[in-house]
Amino acid sequence: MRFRFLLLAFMIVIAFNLSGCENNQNGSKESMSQGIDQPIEEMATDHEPEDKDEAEDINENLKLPKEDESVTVIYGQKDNAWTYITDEGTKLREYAIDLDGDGAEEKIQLYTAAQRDENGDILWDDSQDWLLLVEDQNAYYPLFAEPVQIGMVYFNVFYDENDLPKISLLLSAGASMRITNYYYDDALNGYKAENVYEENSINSMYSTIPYY
Ligand SMILES: [Ca+2]
Repeated sequence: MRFRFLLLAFMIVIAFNLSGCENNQNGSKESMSQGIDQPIEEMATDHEPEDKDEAEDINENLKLPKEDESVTVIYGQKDNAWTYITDEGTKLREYAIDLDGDGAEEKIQLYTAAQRDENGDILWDDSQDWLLLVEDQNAYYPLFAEPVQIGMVYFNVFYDENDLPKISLLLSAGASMRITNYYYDDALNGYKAENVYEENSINSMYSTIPYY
């Protein structure tokens, strides 16, 4: 009797172990358990970039005041401090339009410091100062006054969708390109410069924009 009981217990133990082995060898269950584990791990790792994105979003929000600071204001000056360009350089273009809405036209003038030779050809150097100047009756607004390396400056004038006059400056240079819009701002009593496009590259390989 005791022997039969021991034999029965032994068989139950063997059967239990075999059943356990089957479960362990059951790939589907194993993979299922791993499959459940993996998404949790992936979710955990996926959540880190989300946190980073959220952090970047916050940083971008923090950068907003800086972006506002990049909108610079050009105030009027009583004296023409750029006579070395306006007197000695070359005026390339001029256009008159009422930019500030006071009924009188301002003169938008584009100068390069490069001079002309006796034949009228401009003696371009690798780099020269450029000046986009708005001349009001009693004030000078230097919208753009910078040296440009192997490049040219152009401007267009538009009325925008709100019928406000806008000057768009295009700088096309050997390693950069820039578009800046200028609006007159009554409250600021100056021209707001909004940089809408900037390309900083190593080398400009080709451009169809003609030189002056
Ligand atoms: Ca005016």
